[in-house]
Amino acid sequence: MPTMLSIRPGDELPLYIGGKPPQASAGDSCFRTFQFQKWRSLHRKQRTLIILASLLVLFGFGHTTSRFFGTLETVETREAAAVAAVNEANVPKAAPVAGNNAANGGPVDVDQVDVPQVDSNGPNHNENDVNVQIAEPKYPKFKGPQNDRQTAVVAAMKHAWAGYKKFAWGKDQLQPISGSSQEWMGCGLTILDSLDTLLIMGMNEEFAESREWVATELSFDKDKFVSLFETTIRVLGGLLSAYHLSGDALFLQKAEDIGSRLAGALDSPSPIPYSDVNLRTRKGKQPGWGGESSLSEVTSIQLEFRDLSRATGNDTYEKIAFKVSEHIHSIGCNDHEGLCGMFISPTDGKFRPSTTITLGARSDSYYEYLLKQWLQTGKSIDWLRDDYSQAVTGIRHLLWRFSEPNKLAFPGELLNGNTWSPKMDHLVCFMAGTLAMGAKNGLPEDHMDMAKNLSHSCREMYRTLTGLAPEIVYFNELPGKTEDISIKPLDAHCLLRPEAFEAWFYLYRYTGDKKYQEWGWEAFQAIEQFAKVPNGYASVQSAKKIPVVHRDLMESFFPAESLKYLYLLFADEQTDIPLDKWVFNTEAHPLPIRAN
Ligand code: DMJ
Repeated sequence: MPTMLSIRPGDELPLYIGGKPPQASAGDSCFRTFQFQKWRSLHRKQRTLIILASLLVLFGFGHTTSRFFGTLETVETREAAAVAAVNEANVPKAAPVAGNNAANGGPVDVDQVDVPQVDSNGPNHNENDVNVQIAEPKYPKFKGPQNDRQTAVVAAMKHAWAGYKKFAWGKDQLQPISGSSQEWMGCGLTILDSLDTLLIMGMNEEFAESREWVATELSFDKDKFVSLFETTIRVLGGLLSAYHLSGDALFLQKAEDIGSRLAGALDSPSPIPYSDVNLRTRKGKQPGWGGESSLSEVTSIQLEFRDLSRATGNDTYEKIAFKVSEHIHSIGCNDHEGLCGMFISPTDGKFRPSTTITLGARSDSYYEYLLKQWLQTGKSIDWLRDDYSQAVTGIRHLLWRFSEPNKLAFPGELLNGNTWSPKMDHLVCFMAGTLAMGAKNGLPEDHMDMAKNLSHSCREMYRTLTGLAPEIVYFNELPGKTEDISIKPLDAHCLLRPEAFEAWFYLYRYTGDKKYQEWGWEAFQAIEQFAKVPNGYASVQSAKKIPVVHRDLMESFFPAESLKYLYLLFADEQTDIPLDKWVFNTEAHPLPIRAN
């Protein structure tokens, strides 16, 4: 049954201990008259004594009562408290304002960072047991670029930023060829998506300007339908990371504002959310073409909604988002050994029969969030790990093949659930990083072999005339041909996506094999050579053709995610964002791991 769901920032679950809230009754006024007569009959000294005692009791219990009713405070009041707490912790060397990293007594090693741990019992705890703790993030101090390659990535970020600032400031994405901007969600997407990248790269001035824009210009009160998934991973995820890395409660306040609006998409007739939601009315709907929601979209909001709950103390966000995962777990994807179809209905919560089984578009991050939710919750919800593990077994049985002549490993697709296709999206490269992460966290060691092999295949996708990778490739399985990979003309575009860099980052961090840094460096040089334009970086029409033709768009994930993973990959010391303390969302925004 649909639930009437309307969450506003600061909303909390009702707090009534012992059942119903106190209510006025018809007999109240008689009772009060009787009490007044009794009071009048007391001696004056007796009355003075009672008044004094009452005053003492009031002051004595003041502290207790304010703690008790603290659960009803809003993020605004929590913000004040968090700011005070941060001020107290950092004075005189830090203040909760933007750009503090460089200004406040120099860098601090990231391993000194205390990830805010908010004690919570997870999604199953008693509804009245509202978490009242205020997260007190510490300030990690990022050192800025430490070698020539990192310096080159920061220069790229500055170039991208300069173009965005000049032509698109406050708009969603830069159109670097025409020198204009593109609107999508209407909320300064590139700024919000890039906040944590600016911090990690030590770009404190740019972060300070962005923080000022968030404080003075950002408004989510727009009569506009947006994608639940895209807005969650990029905007909510970006704001939450900015909050955790900076300690600035402004970002948590904005995160709760957008989170409470996005939550409207989950008010559907089934546990599956609508794909779109109106930011002002908070009403969800399916897009114009109707149809079902995508698997990856509905199952890749949980890291962010859980983190929002843990940071604000309002567990509603976590609960409503986790219901989606629980629902899919309960109906299962047993026809394909844990691999699910790509469309599911928000009306009846059922999968559309016979859709394509893939690790690419519309399905990808379902698998990623199974593993990452298990890690985020301190490895405490075992069915998440088990569903992930079952899916990897399914991948190996049903999708995993080797190309000819060079035996490149790749997961293909099952069209309509049964017809084999050796097609692989660039998006699928994320899976190499996820497989490596699983292996490092107790899943079978052969997952690491799969990760290494797939990351190598992704590297082979970059062996084009430009050194950039296309959007989609087909692997050859026939003996006698010379090329393992072919690219169809309509699949040859390159949006400067992050997934291969993401995979190489994880593999370098886990194995220390420098070849992953070399692969990243070569790809970065190709970006510099063929995607850099006077006003920023532009997607490329075909990775196979020189001279390149540019598309007039710099996707927000290029500065936010692609450059972030390259920067982290090139670090000499792999200490920034330790992977036992942080989990990256699917847009590369780090969120703290909780002890559930
Ligand atoms: C990003 O928005 C995210 O990485 C998402 O998971 C997939 N698509 C883009 C990047 O390719």
